[in-house]
Amino acid sequence: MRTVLQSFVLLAVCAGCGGGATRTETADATTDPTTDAATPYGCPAGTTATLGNLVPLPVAVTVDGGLFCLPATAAIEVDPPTPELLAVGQYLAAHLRPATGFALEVRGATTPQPGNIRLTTVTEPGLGEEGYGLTVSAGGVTVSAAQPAGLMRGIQTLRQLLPAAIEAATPQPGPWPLATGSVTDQPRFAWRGVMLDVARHFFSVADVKHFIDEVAYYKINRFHVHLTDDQGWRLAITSWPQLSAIGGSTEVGGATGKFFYSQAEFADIVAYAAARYITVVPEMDMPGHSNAALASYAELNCDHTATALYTGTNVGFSSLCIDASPTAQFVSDALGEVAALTPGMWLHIGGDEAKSTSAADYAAFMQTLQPLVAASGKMLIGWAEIAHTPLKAGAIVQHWNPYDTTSVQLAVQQHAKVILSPANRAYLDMKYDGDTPLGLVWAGLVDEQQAYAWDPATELSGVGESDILGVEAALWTETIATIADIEVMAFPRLAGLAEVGWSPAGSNDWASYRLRIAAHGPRLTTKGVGFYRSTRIPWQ
Ligand code: TNX
Repeated sequence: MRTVLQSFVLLAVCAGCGGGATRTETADATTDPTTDAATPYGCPAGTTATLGNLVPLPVAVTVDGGLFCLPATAAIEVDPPTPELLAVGQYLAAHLRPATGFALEVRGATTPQPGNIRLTTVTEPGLGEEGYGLTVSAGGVTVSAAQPAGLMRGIQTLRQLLPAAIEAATPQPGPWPLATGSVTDQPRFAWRGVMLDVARHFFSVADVKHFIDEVAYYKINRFHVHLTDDQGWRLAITSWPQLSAIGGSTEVGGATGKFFYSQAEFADIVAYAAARYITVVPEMDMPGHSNAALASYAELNCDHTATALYTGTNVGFSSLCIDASPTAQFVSDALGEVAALTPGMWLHIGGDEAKSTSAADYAAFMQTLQPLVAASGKMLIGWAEIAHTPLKAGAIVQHWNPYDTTSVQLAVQQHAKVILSPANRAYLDMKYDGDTPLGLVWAGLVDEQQAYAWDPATELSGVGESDILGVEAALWTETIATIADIEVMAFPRLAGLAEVGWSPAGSNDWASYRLRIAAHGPRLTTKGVGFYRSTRIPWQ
């Protein structure tokens, strides 16, 4: 019995349901004890596994009705055994060892041995930079991809195919079954980001790494870190040390401390993300949202007087002094240092809500800024407001305000690519519903369905598929102060947004997604990740 599941096909006939009954998007395989003994990696009688419940939904899944149970002798074979692939193998091993208690040796192996998990770029399925094929047979598992990034995405799929107990930090009884069949997968959009505002509230390196791990599970590939705002400057800049010494000393609510990353700490975050094939996109917000810099250096102010540090949550009151002589030098130095710390291609310069900068000054500032970013070797990203000024080729515009669709349309008219973060879909700081203790409501309530059930290509008139680089969820932290706060606002909505960015056009189906994400409840719980347990999702 062979069931082919295409993500576009939302109902598949279930082998065991009989009478033409259908079930949603999963095909379960149950061991037949009589065939068990014949397969060396068979599973105990009564074991079941599914190739369903993946988030994001893959492009195609084929189920062939058998089972493979990961044996205690399994190794992780990588081919070719480059340092980079061995590191990917170690990442997988580190996620499978605690719960299985298996040794899971990671080794180079050009000739596959049965019973193992094989990660290879030698035979690859032709699915691009992040695509992968995953095959489970009675004799083992193979993940193949053109690039290590694709293997990393395939590994997340493999983790989701194993029982939820695989995420436990201590040995579990097992078994560790996988349904036999295959997954063929690649992303719809190249950009599937999440933004964390570390400026309104500061988050430790450990918390940020935690969050990066959690988003990797849903195949997010960009980590946009909002490093500066009125309330804080969060990265040490060697040439302007007071930015962090003064500007990084407080946060919303008025707590004080070392609320900034040293350059070594920031580099550590960048490397941690890179090991998960997630690119860090640093943002320094200018010319508004700049009070922390203005409080740190008097000369950045037109009246040469440093402002007071700010720990409230208003926006729009601050501006760099556009014609003051040190401003261009400051911008060049700060962007130059952060560019040198981030290997990714992009620098985000903010540009939003510059309500205290005149239109003429704003336009002049953008003309100064664009060559500085180009000189740092990066591509410029700005919030949608930048599209009101002439953009150089290659600039990327991030849409955020659902009440302002003019700006993103201006961007498209300038042939800029756009990232969609419409606040009424993608803002993780909006409340889910009237019962959500944290968050804001200016863009409305954003429940799980609102965050999931949309198509980027039809969301905004005048902005089509080919204009869109991808989607990004944003977590602003005026009301968010701890990693627990981050988790409850991000999950499960971020998983839905990740699927919007990854899964094929036309596959978006709330009824299917709702059940698949429900199956992630035990996974998140086992991982120790908090999430919003709304009654709209039938959590397992
Ligand atoms: C708007 S989105 C902002 C942020 C706030 C956020 C709160 C954007 C570019 N600017 O400064 O933190 O709303 O939801």
